[in-house]
Amino acid sequence: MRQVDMLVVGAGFAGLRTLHTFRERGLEVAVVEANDGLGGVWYVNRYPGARCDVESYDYSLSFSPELEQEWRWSERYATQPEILRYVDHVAERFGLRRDVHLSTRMTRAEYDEDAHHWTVTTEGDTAGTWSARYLVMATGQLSVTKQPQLEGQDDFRGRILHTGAWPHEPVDLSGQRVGVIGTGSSGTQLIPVLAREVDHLTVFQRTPNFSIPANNAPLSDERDAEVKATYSERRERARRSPSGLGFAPNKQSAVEVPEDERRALYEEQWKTAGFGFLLAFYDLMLDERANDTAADFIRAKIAEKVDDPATAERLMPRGYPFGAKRPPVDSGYFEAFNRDNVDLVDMRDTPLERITEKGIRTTAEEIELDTIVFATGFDAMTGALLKPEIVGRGGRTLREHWNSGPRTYLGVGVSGFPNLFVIAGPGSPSLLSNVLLSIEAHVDWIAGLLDHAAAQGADEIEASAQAEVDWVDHVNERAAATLYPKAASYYMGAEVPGKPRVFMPYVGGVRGYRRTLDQVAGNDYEGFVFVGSREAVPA
Ligand code: NA7
Repeated sequence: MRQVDMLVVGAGFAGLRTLHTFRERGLEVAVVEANDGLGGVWYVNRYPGARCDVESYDYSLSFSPELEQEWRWSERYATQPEILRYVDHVAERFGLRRDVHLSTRMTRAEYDEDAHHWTVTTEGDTAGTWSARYLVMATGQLSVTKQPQLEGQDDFRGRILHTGAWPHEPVDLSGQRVGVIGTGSSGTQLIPVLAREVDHLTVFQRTPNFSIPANNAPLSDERDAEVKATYSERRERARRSPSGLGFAPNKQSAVEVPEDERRALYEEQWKTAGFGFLLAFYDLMLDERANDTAADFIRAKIAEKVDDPATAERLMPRGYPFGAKRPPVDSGYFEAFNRDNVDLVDMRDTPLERITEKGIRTTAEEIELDTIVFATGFDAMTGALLKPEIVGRGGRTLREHWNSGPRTYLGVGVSGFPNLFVIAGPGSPSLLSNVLLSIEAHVDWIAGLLDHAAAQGADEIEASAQAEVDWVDHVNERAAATLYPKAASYYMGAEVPGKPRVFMPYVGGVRGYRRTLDQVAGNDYEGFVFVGSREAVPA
């Protein structure tokens, strides 16, 4: 049996930051990672056009000023290969690789109530049993791909790919007839790039999306120097903003400003804000009338961009509020439909009937294809947490505890699962924010929590049942006061048939959430129960 103080599951940004932070604090930490490389979602999402839709300067680690200064991002929004190079650089610079066990999957963990530690089973390159006081799930929120099982899939003679599990070897699709199913962020990024490469592209759309232009651009040396001269202020601004993206919220209501003023602001945001377009007015996610103004503006933009009015109409989202499904941030998505080699199949009019040997048959026709790409997303937020068997107090599994939806205290701790921590878990604002900032906030906060436990000689830390109930109620109440629950989104668990329909992220924003975390810490980490009799370590 291998003994460590902390076992971390996942070697993406969350796992690597956890490893670095706790190793620096003197803990023996090991990371297990199912993939054969570092980077988590960035290691597997290699589809053409994959890039981050948070600006590079913000979607980067903030704990090391030296790292901030030495790394040079090349574009406003980094591509997947560039992010992976950054991950590798971070791993090298801080000597992280030596404590990461690649190609190793955590399959089971059971809490030992007497010894106050986790017994963990792993399979793969470092198969075996581990004993760890703390178990940290840094498994990502969008890491388990959703592979639809469509009728006839096995009959298809061509190749089937998934954006979230793209092959590592180069994929040459030139000269091919390709079909893409799914028009979320991944499909929206992939489609304009594939359109330029393939002979013919058919896009199968189930739900149109409100996509915002990225306005991506290379970063000049002047811009780089400017950001780096005031990086700490930029970080502070991000931490104090509701989204963690640094945008100052507009305190005006979209329905109270005169129409010309509203339009001017939307025009400006459309050209600059990317994902921040959602924050153009404070009430876009609170008031349907306000939301309608943004939705109308975006639909008008789609009409401007797409030459064929019937295609434009089919690409226009209706029937759910803008922002209630994660809006993609694109580079030429709508414009791609002006190309002669791109067709749109609207699955609401002509549903997909089955996959055939030659391609895809809809209720209207059979479309012959050489390759089908599933851009169908992920089993979001809970997928990776529920994949292994995690057994807490009294033999109760996490799956049982969460059978009506995920329950956490602050998105960090789970009642009945002592010494288990989730980085950026359900019930935290992470998926509605700059995820990297949210990850770092969690890791640092857990560090304080562990210090607090050590100071009183506790070796068991557990969210109380009442604290969890109160937090889940609060998460639900906050969500219910917004328009978020009004779409069938992965925030709601609607992306997987049979998944409990509850709103999983915390909509209270990074800034408000941070205040709550500070308050909880200031009140001796109220809501957590500390037990144990190891020697107290003075703080
Ligand atoms: P998303 O955003 O979950 O998008 C998945 C897309 O695939 C979406 O258009 C879905 O339509 C469609 N989909 C899913 N399952 C099916 C089936 N069975 N048939 C037809 N169409 C389907 O995932 P992405 O990978 O694009 O993006 C994930 C996140 O990565 C993104 O939000 C950013 O945070 C980065 P639906 O809307 O469900 O009708």
